[in-house]
Amino acid sequence: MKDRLQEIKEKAFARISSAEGLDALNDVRVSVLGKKGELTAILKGMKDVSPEDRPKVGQWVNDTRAMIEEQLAAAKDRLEAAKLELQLANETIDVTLPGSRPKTGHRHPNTIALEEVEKIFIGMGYEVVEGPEIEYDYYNFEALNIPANHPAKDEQDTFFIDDDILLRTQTSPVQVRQMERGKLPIRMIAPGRVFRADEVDATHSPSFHQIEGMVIDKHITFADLKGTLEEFAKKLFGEDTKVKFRPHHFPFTEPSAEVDVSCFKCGGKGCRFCKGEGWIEILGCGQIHPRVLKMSGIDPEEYSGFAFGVGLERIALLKYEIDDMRLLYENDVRFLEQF
Ligand code: 2NL
Repeated sequence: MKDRLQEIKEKAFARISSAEGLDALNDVRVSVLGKKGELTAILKGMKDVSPEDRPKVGQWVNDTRAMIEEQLAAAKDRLEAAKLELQLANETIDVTLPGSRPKTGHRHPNTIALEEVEKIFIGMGYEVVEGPEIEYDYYNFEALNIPANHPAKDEQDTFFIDDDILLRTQTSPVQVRQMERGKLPIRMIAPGRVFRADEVDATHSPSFHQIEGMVIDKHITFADLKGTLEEFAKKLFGEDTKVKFRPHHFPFTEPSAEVDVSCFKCGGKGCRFCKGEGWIEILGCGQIHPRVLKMSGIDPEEYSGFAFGVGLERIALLKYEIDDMRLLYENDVRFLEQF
């Protein structure tokens, strides 16, 4: 009997120590200590043991059971600890790895360019003024000395809402309204959306943005205009930038000029960027026509001034070397996230 118990115990110990999981351990418990288990069978057979041997044999069975239970408990602790360790190892977070940056928005190239231009002029004491996008014919054309038969007034170029209401084609009307207020001197820029009946292509859009600027005071000369715009060009495109004023014509300024800046890619030698010219056209300007001052209630004998207009998209395309204006309006994140 003692041998049989020893055999059961050794077999159980072997199975316990080779058990690879809690389920296997439970199988051992059931097959040895369970209702139909090997040790239970021996207890059931106690009736065949002689009465004087029963206490001794009973004691052996109980000792064997206790030893097996102790081994089962120890094995259970061991397996559970191993399982926990594995789980912790799998869930470990390496806090030394670089974090993933959350996606943030980007400013539109137009916005970046606008803020840069605004900063330059605010630094020179200008105020930023806005006005309506839907305007009267008077403020958009007549007050700017643009005659009724001027090509810009053609229905092919301007979106008319009715005979005398239209979508502004420039932000000059904002400046006319400022002149009418009669508070002098004026140093202002007028940025905003403007509209022209153009077909969409790489350099045109029916809706784009313009920044106009205007200074009116006593004794303002063309020299003030040149100095101001040269400073603007240097701040925007770099201190080495040179400016060139070419005679031009606008109905609202006299004299008028277009301004070219030396190519900031090649420094003026001529490259693909400036199409071999060495110069890039950036704006139109001039001294405000006396008739324009007079129409808005300013005495041209006492006051004079200059004005200029620049395309915001043109600045953005040049500064960021974008070759198609349509990219500015599509709002493709793959494009926008580059700025
Ligand atoms: C361009 C450049 C320009 C102005 C805009 C202006 C505004 C007032 C009076 C006089 Cl209220 N002038 N603006 C002047 C010169 C050029 O824009 O290329 N325009 C077609």
